[in-house]
Amino acid sequence: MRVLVTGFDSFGGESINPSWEAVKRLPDEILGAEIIKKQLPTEFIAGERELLSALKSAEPSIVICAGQAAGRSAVSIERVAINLRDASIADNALFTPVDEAVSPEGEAAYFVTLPVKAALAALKEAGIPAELSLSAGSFVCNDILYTLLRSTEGTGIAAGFVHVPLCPAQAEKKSPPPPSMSIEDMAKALEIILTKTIKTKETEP
Ligand code: PCA
Repeated sequence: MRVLVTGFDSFGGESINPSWEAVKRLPDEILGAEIIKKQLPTEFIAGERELLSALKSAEPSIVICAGQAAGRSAVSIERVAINLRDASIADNALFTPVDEAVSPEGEAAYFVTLPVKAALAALKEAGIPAELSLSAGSFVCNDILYTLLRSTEGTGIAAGFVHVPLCPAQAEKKSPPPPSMSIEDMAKALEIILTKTIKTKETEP
């Protein structure tokens, strides 16, 4: 079994993106499944293109994308992506789409196909602050999740998105400091979500 896990590069004036820092720390194998790690650019157009090309070359059974969400205090397992691009800052290609569709032919929304409740329960059991989220926003993360769910719809691939808080090094530079979480805990959270998803996939008929 192959698993694709992505994180983003830094954006919005930050010098790191904790989502990629956490993805980088994941083991290369979990329960015998190969973990393929890929950094995506925080760009609507290139991010989508690189995701689709990684899906094609990795042919994964599971895909989890991760991104930074400043202000959130817990690991957020997203449940839905919406067909909307509405950026309040420019992406890394200086593109700022407002009130545009991700895909004019696509559905209004797609649901994540991960076992979100089981993953949440596993995170809570491990003592990691975690929550389910009904909005991945309307910037690049939602766009990538929408593209992922649209392109994997009906394939049996389990696909979803996890937002992580800022890490302490980012939070301490802001006043007042927003909530933060260590990159080690974020990596542990991703590993727990992946483990739960791999186990669920293995028991599927
Ligand atoms: N977070 C942004 C895009 C890249 C990232 O890490 C978002 O939440 O849309």
